[in-house]
Amino acid sequence: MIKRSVIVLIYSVFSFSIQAQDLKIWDDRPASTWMTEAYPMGNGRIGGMVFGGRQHEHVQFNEISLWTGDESNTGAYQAFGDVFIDLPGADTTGSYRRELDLGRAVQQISYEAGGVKYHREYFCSFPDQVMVLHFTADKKGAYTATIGLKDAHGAKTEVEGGTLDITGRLENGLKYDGRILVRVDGGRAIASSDSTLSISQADGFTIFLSAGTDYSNKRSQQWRGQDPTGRIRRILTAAAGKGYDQLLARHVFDYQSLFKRVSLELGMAAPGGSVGSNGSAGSDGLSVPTYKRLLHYRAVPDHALEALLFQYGRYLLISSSRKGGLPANLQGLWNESNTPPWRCDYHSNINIQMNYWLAEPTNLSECHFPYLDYINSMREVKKDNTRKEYPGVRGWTVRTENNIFGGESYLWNTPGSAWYVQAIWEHYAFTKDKVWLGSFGYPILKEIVEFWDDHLKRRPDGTLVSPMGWSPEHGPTEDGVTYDQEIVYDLFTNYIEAADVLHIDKTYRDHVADMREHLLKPKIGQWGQLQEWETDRDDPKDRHRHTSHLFALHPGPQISVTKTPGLANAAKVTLQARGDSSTGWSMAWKMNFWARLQDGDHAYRILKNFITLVGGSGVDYNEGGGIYSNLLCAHPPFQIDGNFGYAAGVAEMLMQSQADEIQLLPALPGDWQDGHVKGLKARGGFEIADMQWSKGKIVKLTIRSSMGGDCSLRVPNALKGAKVPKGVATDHGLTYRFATVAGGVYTFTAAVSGPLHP
Ligand code: FUC
Repeated sequence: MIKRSVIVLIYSVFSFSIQAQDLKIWDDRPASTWMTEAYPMGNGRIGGMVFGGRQHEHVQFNEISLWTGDESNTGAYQAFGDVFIDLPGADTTGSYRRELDLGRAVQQISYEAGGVKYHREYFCSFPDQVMVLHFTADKKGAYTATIGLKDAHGAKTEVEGGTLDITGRLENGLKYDGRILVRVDGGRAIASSDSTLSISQADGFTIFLSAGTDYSNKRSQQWRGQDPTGRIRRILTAAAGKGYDQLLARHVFDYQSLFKRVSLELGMAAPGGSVGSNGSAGSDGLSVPTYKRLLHYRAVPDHALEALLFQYGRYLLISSSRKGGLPANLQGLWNESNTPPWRCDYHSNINIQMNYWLAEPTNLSECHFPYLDYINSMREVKKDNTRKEYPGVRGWTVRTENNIFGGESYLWNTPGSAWYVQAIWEHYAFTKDKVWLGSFGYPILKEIVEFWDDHLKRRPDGTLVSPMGWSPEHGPTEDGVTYDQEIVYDLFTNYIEAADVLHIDKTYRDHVADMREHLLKPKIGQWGQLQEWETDRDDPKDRHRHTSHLFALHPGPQISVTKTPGLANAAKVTLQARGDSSTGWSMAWKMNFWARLQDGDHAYRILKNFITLVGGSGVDYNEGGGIYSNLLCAHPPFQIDGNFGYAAGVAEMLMQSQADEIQLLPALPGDWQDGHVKGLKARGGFEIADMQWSKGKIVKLTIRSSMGGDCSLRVPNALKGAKVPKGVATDHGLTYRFATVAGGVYTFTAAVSGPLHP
């Protein structure tokens, strides 16, 4: 006993220091390629990819509303521009390090040249709406530099005092303006004839960048709002007036108010191993660049890297999805091309949904709003489009490819809108914000229900089927496709609960309950699989990346190990046949599926496949998923849904709450027998404020209840805690049920007196 607690103590001191340091992604070389090596930063509106060259710095940047297209053409998300900084003379032989610190959302580049230590700090501030690039050195007069700004659509760069400006209009009339303002320490920026700014023998300098468009998410204003020019000028003047230190402090404070809510340490001791047996997760791991850790990962377990990748998902969401902005697209908001893969759009048949799976459970509820607001802003145009395709229906749905003006292309994805509004229900389920549900969420849920009320086909025996659906992205177009049926089931369920919670529309609610009763339900086929189609024709050799008919297992709650074990087993047979390797997002989804099947070792096997360093370019629809050395997910090519889906998957392995109870450590792999997580959120307004486990058993647990109400827990081992009744043993762990009050905090420790009688 004593020995164990000493080990736990050493271990927690040790692991705390890992946690404190290991929030950094770093490299000992500048980036040479945008997609695989540059590091991203962003504030939900402006984003930058940093190369970090010594002699030639390059920051490619974006603004999330710079889109071609309109209501009838899908167009594509566009690149905005580039900042180039030439620093002639900096030799390239001295020491060099560039890093992205997830703990502060700051990038740093340090190098030595000619006996001078140079240092850069970059960040993208949400509170001040500005990107800041700050250059210092330990010797006065060390900087001679030329700064350029290039427009991705060919507009001429205008020079005005210490500023450079690019402005223009896209073919759809959207106006854009990007501007940098330079402040020099110990010198002045001089305009050159080639539209650049020159700095000579300065002590240091700071570049402030802001960019915007006249996009508005309001159809009633033809999707246009305020002219960007005045706004970005005001932003830059205000930012420069605040000065670097204040901007940095405000940025870090704002970022950490979200990021620091969750901390995670994983599996420090391997099963049967001792402290430090995790190889490169210890100090070794931190002394080698991230790409080398990736290369070593196959041979040396690196649980700290697995946790780092989880936190990276959270970093990327905070950086690409902030209140008041547009949702994260296929690449978050980072895009260097005017013809990006799949338009860098909002894909409705898995991708945009996956981007937001982590938002609520990883305690970033505020970052969910861009998606929720996007759904709302699309309603009217989607209603018009939908009525053209499906005359006479109420409500609306979507095609597969979608832009920011309601324009859409590729095939109709009939259950797409029902899948969108699952996010509305989830936001309510996690926050219990009834006022928001009533005023914002419910009317949208209801109109999508009305679409299906009008669109479903009733067979002579009363069964309701979705007519002529398609299981993304393969197989026939026919009635009763499982993907459609399950999503409609989920929609009806959420609607019924919403009407109950709000005590409204009783008659319609009962009608929807009756429709749900008559929906064609998931079926088990001849080889024990969950059928993708009503006809039992699934091919056991089918390895398709989409496993859409498992929606009911994840992200839907209709199938679960505890409530529908037969269907859960069929889902398992299907997943086994589909195999593990696939595209990036598909692997991330499979992690979530296996977590829901409570098979932690299988989820972990896929997690390990996900952490495969891949390079190169091109599109692969079947295999080749993994991550690049900047840890961005490779579909390939880069697609951010995998990063977000990975983070959601890790959360699902540690905690689930979709089956009317909070399940703790439901899918813990053998390799994560020890760990510590703080701040995950569960449905019902509960926070897993602190959970520590050792040898696969919970040793310490604190749950915070924000809204009160009963809390049901399912845990792997007996716990004891004040005012908590005895646990009930079941096939899947022990269950506890206790009443909570709003603001209440409930703590538990492992019960020592036997497994069943705490
Ligand atoms: C879906 C997927 C593809 C890709 C694209 C953006 O169509 O089938 O794999 O992720 O979206």
